Amino acid sequence: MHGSACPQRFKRKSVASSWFVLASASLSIMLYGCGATEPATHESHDTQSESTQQLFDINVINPSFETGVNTYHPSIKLAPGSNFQGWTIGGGGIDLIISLWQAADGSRSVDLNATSAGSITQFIDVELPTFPYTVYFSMAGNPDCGGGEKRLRVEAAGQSQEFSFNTTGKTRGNMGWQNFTFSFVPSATRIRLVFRSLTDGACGPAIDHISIHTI
Ligand SMILES: [Ca+2]
Repeated sequence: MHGSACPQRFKRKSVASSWFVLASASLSIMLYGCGATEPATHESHDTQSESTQQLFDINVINPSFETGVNTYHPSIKLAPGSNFQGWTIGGGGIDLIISLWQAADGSRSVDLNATSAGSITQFIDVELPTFPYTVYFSMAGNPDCGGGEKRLRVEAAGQSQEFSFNTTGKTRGNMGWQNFTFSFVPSATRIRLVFRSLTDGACGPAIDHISIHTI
């Protein structure tokens, strides 16, 4: 099954805090998801709302790939079995993009293919097992091999979903990043999160700006 793109850039900080405001008001959370807008009371941060927000924002280490590797190169290949802050590399390795192309967030992103399909994995602690979680991420594709479909699979807690992105017409300066979501229900307090390329060759799917929330 392919996921669908969010119509607009979502605001990470607003998701959990908006959830709290609506939940505390006993309103429907059906309004939320991609493109959620902030209620007027969003700026009201009292102690209770801050602690509740912490509970529902799940900590992903290095979620935008901005840290962990010091290099002046525009991109660097990371081999299978190696690590960079928070992430372990698998499959055929990846390219960590430092400045080669436009990122979705910050300046760095990941091409999930070095010369063949690779993956990145992180083990993440969750606070509320059996409660539904949603992974938010941005996806594009390496445009250097010409236009074509780039596919990846997101895996968490034994559940998975496939996503695709077409690089036709995209360039390093206009990557066309799209926002996607993937929901899962953990069965334990520690889950394995994997982004795995399903694309052959040296130009794979690109990802950036990952977060996990309880909605
Ligand atoms: Ca980034």
